[in-house]
Amino acid sequence: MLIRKRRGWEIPESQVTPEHVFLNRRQILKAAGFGAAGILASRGIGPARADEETIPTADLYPAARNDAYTVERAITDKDINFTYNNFYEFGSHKRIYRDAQDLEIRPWTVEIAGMVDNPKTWDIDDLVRTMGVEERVYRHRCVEAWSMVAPWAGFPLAKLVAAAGPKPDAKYVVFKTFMDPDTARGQRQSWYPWPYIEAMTVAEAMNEMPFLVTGVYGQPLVKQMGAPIRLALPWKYGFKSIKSIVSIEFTDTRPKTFWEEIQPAEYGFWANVNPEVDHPRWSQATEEVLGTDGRVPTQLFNGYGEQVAHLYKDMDQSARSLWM
Ligand SMILES: Nc1nc2c(c(=O)[nH]1)N[C@H]1C(S)=C(S)[C@@H](COP(=O)(O)O)O[C@H]1N2
Ligand SMILES: [Mo]
Repeated sequence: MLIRKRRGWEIPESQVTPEHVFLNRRQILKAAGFGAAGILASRGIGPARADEETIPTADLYPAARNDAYTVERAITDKDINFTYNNFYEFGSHKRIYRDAQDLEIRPWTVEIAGMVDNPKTWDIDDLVRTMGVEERVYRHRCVEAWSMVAPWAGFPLAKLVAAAGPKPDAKYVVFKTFMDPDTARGQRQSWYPWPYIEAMTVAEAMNEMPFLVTGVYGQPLVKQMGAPIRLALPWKYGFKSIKSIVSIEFTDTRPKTFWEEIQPAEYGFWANVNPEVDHPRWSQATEEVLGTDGRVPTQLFNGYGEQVAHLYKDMDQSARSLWM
């Protein structure tokens, strides 16, 4: 029998539906029969693990905290953030942390390409040392209506944009994740449009908030959270914060992003957090803060309106596409 290859829009509902809708973190932990700390200890995965590969810039962590970026919520327990992840390259569920350890993060390069005055392929450690690192505590709001708080270390994307020197006609910045189906088994699932791609406007990229993350919890970034370099865009839904970046390209054409390609009505290009605009399949009014009991109200732009709302002031605020 001929087995037809599935197209993105033919994905069975169970595969596009975030797992969280069916199972929350506590249920998963209970089902596993032991807590996150126990898993970490028994598998030897955790803080020490990132150091097994030689990381020439490990001396930069912990980085000095930039007090301009703190939050009123408690920082999420490290064991939770190390064991509850979305990283579809390693599987479409939350427990990818073991498999993600197979990713080789040295040597690693990040290519700056497209409509810029200074195209360049950076060695990751040259890049990090040149840009320098600071710590910023950001909220993170997943589109699945859970959230966490992480002490990221890294540098503002704006700094890299300045070094790249975008041409006047460049309008978008496109980020790409590695492609390696031998290591990342999720990438053998051919109905997904690999590699993972995300994008924003150049104007957004020059804002103070977008943060290129290379460390977390005072150490080099762990693989399951997107080592060696990922984005943190705290006013947008989490899927915009792309992990394990290998290229950053400037262009005049808006690309179709990974999730937009799969399900444009649910995961759009802008994806700014707005508690009043529900996801087609669930409410965005509240969120489960990982590591706490109960839900809290979600904030417009996830609480970062002061920093970013002006970017969208000339757009139609009633357009659903601004918030999806
Ligand atoms: N390359 C890549 N980046 C990704 C994802 C992914 O599947 N692949 N998932 C996104 C989603 S949906 C979220 S919520 C965050 C999760 O980051 P965390 O695991 O560090 O909490 O990563 C984002 N970046
Ligand atoms: Mo997410």
